[in-house]
Amino acid sequence: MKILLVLTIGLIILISIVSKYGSDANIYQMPLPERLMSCLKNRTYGVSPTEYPGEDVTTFCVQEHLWVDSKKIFPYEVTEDTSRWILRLFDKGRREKEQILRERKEYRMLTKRERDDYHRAVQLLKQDKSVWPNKYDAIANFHRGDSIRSAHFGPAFPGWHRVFCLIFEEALREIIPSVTLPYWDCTLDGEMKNPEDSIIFSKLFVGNPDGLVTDGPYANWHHEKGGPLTRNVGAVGRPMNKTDLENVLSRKYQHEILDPTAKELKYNFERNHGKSHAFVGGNMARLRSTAEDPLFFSYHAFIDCIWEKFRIQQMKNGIDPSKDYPNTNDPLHHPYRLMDGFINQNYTNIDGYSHHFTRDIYTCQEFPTCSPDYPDCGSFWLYCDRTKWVCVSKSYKEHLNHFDSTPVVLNTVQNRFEINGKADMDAWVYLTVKVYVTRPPTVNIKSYAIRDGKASSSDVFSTSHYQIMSEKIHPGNPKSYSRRTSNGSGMEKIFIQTDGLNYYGTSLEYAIVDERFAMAEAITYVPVKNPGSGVTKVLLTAFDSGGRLCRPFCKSSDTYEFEPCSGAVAIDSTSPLMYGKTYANNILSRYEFKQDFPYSQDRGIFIIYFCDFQEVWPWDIAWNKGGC
Ligand SMILES: *[C@@H]1O[C@H](CO)[C@@H](O)[C@H](O)[C@H]1NC(C)=O
Ligand SMILES: *[C@@H]1O[C@H](CO)[C@@H](O)[C@H](O)[C@H]1NC(C)=O
Ligand SMILES: *[C@@H]1O[C@H](CO)[C@@H](O)[C@H](O)[C@H]1NC(C)=O
Ligand SMILES: *[C@@H]1O[C@H](CO)[C@@H](O)[C@H](O)[C@H]1NC(C)=O
Ligand SMILES: [Cu+2]
Repeated sequence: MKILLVLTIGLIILISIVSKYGSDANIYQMPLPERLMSCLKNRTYGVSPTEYPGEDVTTFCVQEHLWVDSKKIFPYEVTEDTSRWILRLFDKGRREKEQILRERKEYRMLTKRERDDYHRAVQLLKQDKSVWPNKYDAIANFHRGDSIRSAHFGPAFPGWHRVFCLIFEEALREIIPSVTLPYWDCTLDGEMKNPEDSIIFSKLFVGNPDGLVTDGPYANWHHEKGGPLTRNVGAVGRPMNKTDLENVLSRKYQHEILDPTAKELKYNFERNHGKSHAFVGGNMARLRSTAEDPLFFSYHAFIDCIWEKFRIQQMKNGIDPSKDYPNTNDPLHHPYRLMDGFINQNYTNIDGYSHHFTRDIYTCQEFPTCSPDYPDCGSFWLYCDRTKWVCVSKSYKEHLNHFDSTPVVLNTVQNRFEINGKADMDAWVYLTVKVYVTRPPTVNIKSYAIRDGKASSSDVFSTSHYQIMSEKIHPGNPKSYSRRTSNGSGMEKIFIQTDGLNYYGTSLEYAIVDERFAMAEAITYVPVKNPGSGVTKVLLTAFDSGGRLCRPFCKSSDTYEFEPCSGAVAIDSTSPLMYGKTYANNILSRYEFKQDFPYSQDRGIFIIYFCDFQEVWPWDIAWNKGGC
């Protein structure tokens, strides 16, 4: 009798626990961290999704938010040897005046000899272990820790990177004195139909664009904390293009182009520069790992040349750029704060604005151009587009006979599997994520409807043929990366990007959907940190290949129905697990094999993304509600 009573009470308690938390007790919705939310709101205030692809905004804000924890999780170590070495380099960087100013040229404008020398110097830097872990990485590591926040998201951005690139150049010149840092003018690639095919991403320049870097001068490079050198060029976004550059150069004062005062997105220099980071992907996609790819230094040399153009323009307008340091109440960006990192704290933020560097040390060769008078771009690797009179990069596919290589839309992505400075797949688990997609507004498939023996101008799947459908489904037309081309088979990718909120780690996956249909769905398995070692807090963001955001819905713990949520979730390791320890576990728990026939079930799905192409930002409608 007593036993029965205890059992009954036990059962009641158990039932009440189950009904409170459901079977999803180990995964919870979280509100967006406040700082991230305010960034998203600030950055999109008065701007519509018809003007900017939302992916761009979220990637920027996620990075701005994450520095807070990133510093705690992974401080960088600078050894005595590194300090001494950098100090020596730094003295040279401070030297009075070069006899002849170094000229930084566009990467494709280097002679073969210059290019080989440059590559050799970078390789030797990486091989030189006289400082820990090697000279290349010792420099790259300065782009971590404190400098994530003090060298970005504020007026110190261009000056800090100017000094950073100079230190790198000095290190190269210690090895081969004639070397200067080439800049990567990514707008030359921006003019290509498929910028990811640029000759830059070939063995002649920085090596292959897809996945692990296995050819070119940096083949099989490896970073102690970051793992193998990786790129996913073109998977997300597009490179900064000539319109972006002109927008920045159309402003007069530094405060109009620099954070946080440059409110308007298109004039914001740092935001625009972020586009190419996202476009290259892999190590380049996140601040802490970005300098592990040597392309970083060439890209930042380009950003620096743009800044120099801006400064020259200021001088023509009677403004002294060395005194135009924007007002800021951000202590990290205070003009007289010492820069973090590489130079034993001997430069202040405003020193980065000094005339010294481009007056005494280096200049930028003009960006490659062509015109009816000079129809030659000056490099075998560039050609002049005579309809627009702009220089365009050649494609490695044409020039290196890579005709058989996979178009980027068909490429997979390579994840780095880095968590807090350790790249190891076993530290990750997989969430099952489902996506629903409405047919995007601009699609037209060549599979035409035929009526009365006549072909119509729209395809057979188009919602306009079916009244009942167009009543229910009405996508808007948010801005998409214009180079998106998916009018073909209907195959489209929905990317799911994850960013740890309490760990440093990011991942990218995609689901393949059939966009011919008014409504389609697909499943994917997304890597996140294993909560076995402590609760995993992570933000999931979904967007299509045009960068258009999808809206997250999470399973309510009360009703089991899906409700709008923020996309931020907390996961713990209590049972039943809502994740798979490997992606094989996800698949096996999703399909129940009854007499060899696989019955699928959605029980393990906590979050679903709905890509319905609305013209409102997700955070302006429902994200506020998440986790309340
Ligand atoms: C957003 O704007 C408000 C008011 O302008 C400001 O107080 C806040 O710091 C901003 N937040 C971010 C993250 O920039
Ligand atoms: C800092 O730079 C100045 C030159 O401006 C130099 O005299 C001084 O020795 C440097 N200090 C350190 C710690 O490097
Ligand atoms: C740059 O990209 C934007 C957005 O994708 C596009 O509207 C613009 O035309 C592009 N500019 C050039 C010069 O290609
Ligand atoms: C796709 O089809 C639409 C409608 O015909 C057209 O406006 C658009 O330019 C096409 N896009 C591409 C990349 O071909
Ligand atoms: Cu940086």
